[in-house]
Amino acid sequence: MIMTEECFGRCTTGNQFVREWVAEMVKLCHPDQVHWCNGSPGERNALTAEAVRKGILLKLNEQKLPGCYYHRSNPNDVARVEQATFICTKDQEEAGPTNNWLAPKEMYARLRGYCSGAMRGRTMYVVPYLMGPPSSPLAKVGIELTDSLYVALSMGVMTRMGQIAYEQLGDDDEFNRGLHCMLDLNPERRCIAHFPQDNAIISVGSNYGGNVLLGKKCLALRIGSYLGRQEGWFAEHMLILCVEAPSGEKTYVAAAFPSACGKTNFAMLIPPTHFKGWKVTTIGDDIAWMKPGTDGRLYAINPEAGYFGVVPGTNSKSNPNAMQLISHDTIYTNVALTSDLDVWWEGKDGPPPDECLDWKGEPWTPSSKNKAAHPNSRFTAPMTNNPVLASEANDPQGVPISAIIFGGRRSDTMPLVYQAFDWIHGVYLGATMGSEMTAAAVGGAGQVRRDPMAMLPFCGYNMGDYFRHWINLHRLIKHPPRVFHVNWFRKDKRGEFLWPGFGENMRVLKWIVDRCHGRAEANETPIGWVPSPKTFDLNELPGFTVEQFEQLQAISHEEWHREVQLHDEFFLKLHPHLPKELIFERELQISRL
Ligand code: GTP
Ligand code: SPV
Ligand code: MN
Repeated sequence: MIMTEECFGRCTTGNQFVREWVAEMVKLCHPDQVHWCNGSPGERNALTAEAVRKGILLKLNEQKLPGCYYHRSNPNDVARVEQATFICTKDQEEAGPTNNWLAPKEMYARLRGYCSGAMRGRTMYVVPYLMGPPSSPLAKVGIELTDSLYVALSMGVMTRMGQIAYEQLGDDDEFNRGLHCMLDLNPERRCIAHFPQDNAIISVGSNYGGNVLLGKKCLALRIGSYLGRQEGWFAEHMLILCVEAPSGEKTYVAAAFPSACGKTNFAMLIPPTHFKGWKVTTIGDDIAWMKPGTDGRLYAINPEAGYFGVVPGTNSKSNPNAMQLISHDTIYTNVALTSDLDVWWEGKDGPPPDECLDWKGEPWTPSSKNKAAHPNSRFTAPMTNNPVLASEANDPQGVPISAIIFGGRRSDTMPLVYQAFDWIHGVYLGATMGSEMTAAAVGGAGQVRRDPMAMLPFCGYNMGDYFRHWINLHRLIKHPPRVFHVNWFRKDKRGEFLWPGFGENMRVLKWIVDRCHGRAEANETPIGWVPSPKTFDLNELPGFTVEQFEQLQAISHEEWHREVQLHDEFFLKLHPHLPKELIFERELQISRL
């Protein structure tokens, strides 16, 4: 296959299924030009230069931020839109009560109408991409057709993009067909539609992150979870990290926290200084694909190759590794811009600039009422920028998971950490997870909602069947991971966080790792196993007392009675497909309270 820089833009695959489908979509969308991406560095440079010329990207200060670019999205288009996200299975019941649904025929008709001629005067980029390390049995190929240069460039960071995907695909017909048309960014016509039975996605009317980078939430989670149930694996909204002990022992942990609830931060944490010799490295920060291995352990890969992470709150104290990660070769979206072409956001190190342009491009000063950076402003950076990237991130076999952690953003009720009694209790903890909504999705920020396994917006089929899948796969996992629940966000009466979080979360992680290896004691409580203040490391945490730890770990009967009531409300909604085992778990929980 030719892959010279001169030929970029032209078709570089002989796969007939790809060529026929692209031809069909070109006929539908009528682009003026078709650019077939090959993923070469020369192509990236040329497309970046074109984006700068067209004003889609702005080159940032080369001295301060080498290789970095700035992008502003339309102010009406700054987060995922769950109301406009659809799972189009044949029957509505298959999509279940937690998903928006429309019959595939109807949705195809509507969207083909929207897309018809929608790329007139525009370029269609053909973006072939691989989700997962090359040659991994878990990897999947997708092709996204998009009329957004920003999307084409972002996909080049977030996925293994280009020729490598065609190589994995060979002559096969098995690839995800993704079509993205920006249209006029009218929220009325915004729609992210999934057709799991066809392994297809059509996204229109947006140009923002999870709505349009189709490999991420759409393929890796919604379509992925659907395929995972058929093929016997899990597609999860989880980070994957490696904890290395001073002895060299490595433990792999996966954790599901809802959007903007701490995955990226946890995946890159730097242990406090007195955890000498302990090290955390990152395999993934958002998505895990996990499959039982022949040795009876659960193996995980990160399907992505980059991070699309929350910017606000990132600083050299909360996440020094992330500060390094985004110090070069990064695209910033919806942060504030200073006059010397530097970027700023709420929570960055140092004082705010005296004046700058806010995320909308309007003049901003520290006395302005609005935030300078959008709360859901994001960075797009290749994982190779991460100073603590684990070498295992490229391992086609993945890593064996010892612990699964569930965690929500809860100002009350939920202790810092507890452990499930067994797998099915662990599934119950995940299934009943609650969390305050964040700016990652449009609407409802701050309200507590049930977000089972952090997958409410991402499960591509009936949530009850998804729980059944979690219960069923246990049979194939002879050495199941231990299951834990954490909450970094419990608050005191004055509304202050009780726990310092970030790097200090190592203390929780260490207890979890020790539990997995049978090294740490635990006390039994009505909700699960908890660390005793004796076994939990509170050393060198100045001003943090055992009383404060007890406050963090307190189990209030009043709060827990309210909590199980909320579980019941959620379960009622899922009732026809809810596994009986979970109803029993809830009864057991009530009887222990
Ligand atoms: P998505 O990319 O949306 O899936 O989010 P994520 O789960 O990767 O969230 P991320 O790590 O980017 O964190 C989001 C927000 O939570 C940021 O504003 C962080 O500063 C904040 N955060 C992360 N970890 C902690 C913590 O331990 N304590 C507190 N108080 N805040 C945290
Ligand atoms: C999330 O919302 O969970 C994200 C960001 O990871 S986005 O890709 O926009 O969905
Ligand atoms: Mn996410």
